[in-house]
This record gives sequence, C-alpha cells and structure tokens, in this order.
Amino acid sequence: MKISDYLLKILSLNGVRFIFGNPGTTEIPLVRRCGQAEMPEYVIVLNELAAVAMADGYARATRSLGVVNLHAAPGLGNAIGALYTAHMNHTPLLALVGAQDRRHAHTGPTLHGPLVEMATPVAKATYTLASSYDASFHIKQALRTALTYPFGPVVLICPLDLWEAETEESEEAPAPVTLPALPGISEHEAQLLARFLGDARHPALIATDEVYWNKAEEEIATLSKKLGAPVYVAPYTGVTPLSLSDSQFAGFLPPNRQTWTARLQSHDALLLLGGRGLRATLYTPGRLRQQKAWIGQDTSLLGLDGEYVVAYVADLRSSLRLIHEKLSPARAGRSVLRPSFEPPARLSGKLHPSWVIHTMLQAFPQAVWVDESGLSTTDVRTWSKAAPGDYFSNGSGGIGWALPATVGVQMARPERHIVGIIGDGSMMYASEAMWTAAHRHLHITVIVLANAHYATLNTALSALTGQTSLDAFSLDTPSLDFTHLAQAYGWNYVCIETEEIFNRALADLLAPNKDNTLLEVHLDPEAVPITASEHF
Ligand SMILES: Cc1ncc(C[n+]2csc(CCOP(=O)(O)OP(=O)(O)O)c2C)c(N)n1
Ligand SMILES: [Mg+2]
Repeated sequence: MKISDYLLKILSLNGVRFIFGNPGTTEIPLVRRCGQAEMPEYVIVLNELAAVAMADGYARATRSLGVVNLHAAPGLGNAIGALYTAHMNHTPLLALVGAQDRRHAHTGPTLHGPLVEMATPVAKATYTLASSYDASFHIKQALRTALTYPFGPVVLICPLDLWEAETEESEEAPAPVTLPALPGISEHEAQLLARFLGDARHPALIATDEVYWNKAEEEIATLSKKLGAPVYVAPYTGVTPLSLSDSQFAGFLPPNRQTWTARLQSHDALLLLGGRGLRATLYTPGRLRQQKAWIGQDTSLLGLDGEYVVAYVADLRSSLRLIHEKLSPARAGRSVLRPSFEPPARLSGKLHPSWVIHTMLQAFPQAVWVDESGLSTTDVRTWSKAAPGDYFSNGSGGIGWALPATVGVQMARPERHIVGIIGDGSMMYASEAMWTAAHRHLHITVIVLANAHYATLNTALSALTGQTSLDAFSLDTPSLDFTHLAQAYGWNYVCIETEEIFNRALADLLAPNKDNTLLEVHLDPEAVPITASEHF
C-alpha cells in the first residue's frame, strides 16, 4: 500500500473527514488521493495561517482531531502563528508537512528547510518519515500523540519521494489507533478534594477549556450547585466550559493579576479545573494567597502563587462526579454574581460599540459565536449566554484566528448559525478564509467592528504610559473597505452606519441558511466599549 494511502486510510478510520491545507509540489501525491473512496476530503484554503486556524476551529467545534496540510518550509513558516494559538489552547491538531524530495535535498533546492527546528517550539511532537520501514509506525505514532492528552499540534513531515513509496510488506492493514485513556482520580483522592472544598467557608471553582474537552460541563454545573460555589472562567479560555446562563457562573476572570486577586479575595479555597494557571497580558502585581488545588491534563503545570495543596493529572468528568458523590449534602453558598454592566440606551447618532454587541447578542440567542472583537471582547463575555462549546475565542492573544476559525466551526456544525464578531484590524490577517467559505457555499455571518483603529493597543498604551492614543494605531488612511473585500470573495454584504440599518440587517439574517454575509458596522471611533477598563 502506498504511504499516502496508508496515511489517508488511517485518518479516515479515526473519523477524519477533512484535511485543510494550501498544497504545493511537495504534497501533490497526497492531494490527488484525497476524496477518493472514503478518503478525507482536501479543503483548499488560500494561505497557511487560515488553513491552521480553520482546522483549529473545526477541531474545537467537533471536539475531535483537526488535520491540516502545510507546504514545506515556507508553508510551515507561514503557519507558525496559528500553530502557536493551537499550542496555547491545547487543540488536537495533526499538521502534515510536505518536504523536499530527498534525491536532491543535499543540493539546497527551493522549499528545503529545517522543518523540525521550525516546528519544535509550537509542536507537542514532530515525526519525520524516513523510509518505507518506519512510515506506518511514525504515522500511527503521530496520530496517537495528537489524540492523547494534553492535546496540541503534532507535526508529521513527509518527503515528496516517500508519498508514492510502498509501506513495508509485513505491515498490517491500517486500523484505528488505540489510545491510552486518562483515568479519573481515585476514591481516596476524591475524598481529599471533597474535604478541601467542603471544609472551606467560601470555595470557588475555576474552569478552563479542559472542562469542555473532557465533556464535563454537566458535572461542573452539578458540583458547583451542591457546593454552593461559584464557577469563574479563567482568562483567555478559548471555549465556554459551562453555560454562561448557569446560576453559578460568576464571569470570566479579567486577565489581570491584580484584578483577579481582588475578585477572588473572598474565597478561601480554589479548585482549578485544567489549564496551567491563570494568564495575563500586561504585568500587574498580585498574589493568590488562599489554598488551591488542581485537576487537569497537562503535567507541565505551573505552580500558581505557591504550591497546590493537591494536584492530580486526571480526567475531569469522572473526577468531578466522584467528588460530588463524596461531598456531604448540598449546602447553601454565598452567591457571587457575574459582573454586570448596563448597555448604552438608544443611540442618538453614531453607533456605540457596546450597543452593537448587546443588540447582536440579543438578536441571535441560539448562535455559535467566534469572537475576536478586540477591545469589545469583555462586552461579549459580559452579556453572552452561550451554551458550553457555543462561544470560541483565540485564547492565545494571536489575532487573525477568528475569521478562518469561523469557517472551520461552520463546517463542523453545518446546522447552526455561526457568527464571527471581528475587529477591523483582526479581520485583515487571514481574509483569504472567505474564499473557502464561498467555495463551499457556507452560511456564515461575520460582523466587522469598523472603528478604524487598533483600539486595544491604545488602551494598552494608556495602561503602560498614560498616553491615550498613537497615530500609528490608526487605520483610517486609507480607510478599509470591507464591503469590497466581501464582494471580492463573493459574499453578501451590508454597510451599516445607523441603528435602523443594523436592526434591519440582523432581522434579514434570521432567514435560514442565508449565504455568507459580512456586516461592516461603522462605529463611533471616539466611543470606547463600556467594559474596556477590564480588558487588560
Ligand atoms: C498576530 C498578532 N499580531 C499583532 C497583535 C497585536 N495586537 C493586539 S490587538 C491588535 C489590534 C486589534 O485591532 P481590532 O481588531 O481592530 O480591534 P480593536 O482593538 O480596534 O477593538 C493588535 C494589532 C496580536 N495580538 N497578534
Ligand atoms: Mg479596530
């Protein structure tokens, strides 16, 4: 069996339907076999950053493996920022990277490069096929590694001359890989954690993406209710780990050490569910002095302001169930309300960003949201009532992810209404993703928050220096014309300057399976989202 066929067959047996990628000469033998006889379909994406983020969105929305194909050294190079995001978010990704034909690699041909060295900092592991003897072994090993906790991008490098080579004769037929399961905590460990939480006056749970990946959303809701404890979501969590309308949900923690320390001050015990601690962007002082415990997947966990009382590498779903069993009867806790902000009332003239976010969230209560709304992100998180797994954000700080991720999420959930809310700056990194959406006749809604600047960077500038704005962060000369961008890619578009047109456009989008539509919403450039002070 050819190595390319072996790879595609084993991917297919493991449930892979799509390979997102931007191919080149070094991958032609692979691409030409895709789509044949139940092999995964090759989804053409016009650049690598978009291809990785599309596979990442698809993986997150299906809670399964995303597969991407990258074209040798320049393709891998273009993809690194997006692989970094998948790495930070623990997305299960397999990146199939083509490599030069080894018969002339020593002559330094184009496309040749140090692929392992390039991929290593953002990959969980890299494997290189070297011969027909090791090919099937490395393919299986790469797949197994990608599907094993903690997730992250795994890179599999295949030289051009090997795709068409035969696997070793003694190799058995491809079969799904078997995975080591992550066990839950033991009875004794559950007892310790039940005591840790039960003895506290005012315990709290802090949820991360891992709750979603471990399918533990119901368990966290049940445990928090029995315990009378609020659930905070860690800053930069890239997917909703519980329903944001749950009575125990106490909000996303702000990504600021000083503010989260203050917000958690009343709690005497914190149980972190997954993640490697809390993450901030700008430095501020602060220290969580209360007792902390942790359950999660990533053994490279960081001590968070001192050591954990206990920390277990374990499956969250069964662990939370067992802790629930060991807890004495339900107790009434002190409730912690999610921080609330009133949206601006009706508008008189220009569109206020907070009004736009609030109106949009109310217009589509059933939608799945992909959020890269820049300085408006905290607004979205303040008013969203998204169900578990119905809200996604890049989670890494690396923008350019959301537009292609929206395409991946729509391909994963064709029956749902997917809405991307994206800042005008963030929209410019991977707009090529719109071609794939049009090519596949998807029905995405993208709302571009056109404030004609990098509002986030002005806010950071102000926090760092006191200066309120820099000309360098302005995007108004020339002004970005998103409706022409939409036209270029064959999308519907509406240019919106007033409340009336905005409301009409939202109402039109309620029709089922509307074609891909971009709403270019012109915001008052002077208005700042009302939660902006919480952003850093
Ligand atoms: C890949 C990458 N490059 C640069 C940045 C720095 N950066 C952070 S926010 C931002 C601007 C975002 O602008 P926009 O999407 O318009 O949202 P706004 O800040 O206006 O709300 C930039 C360039 C980044 N986070 N990631
Ligand atoms: Mg902007």
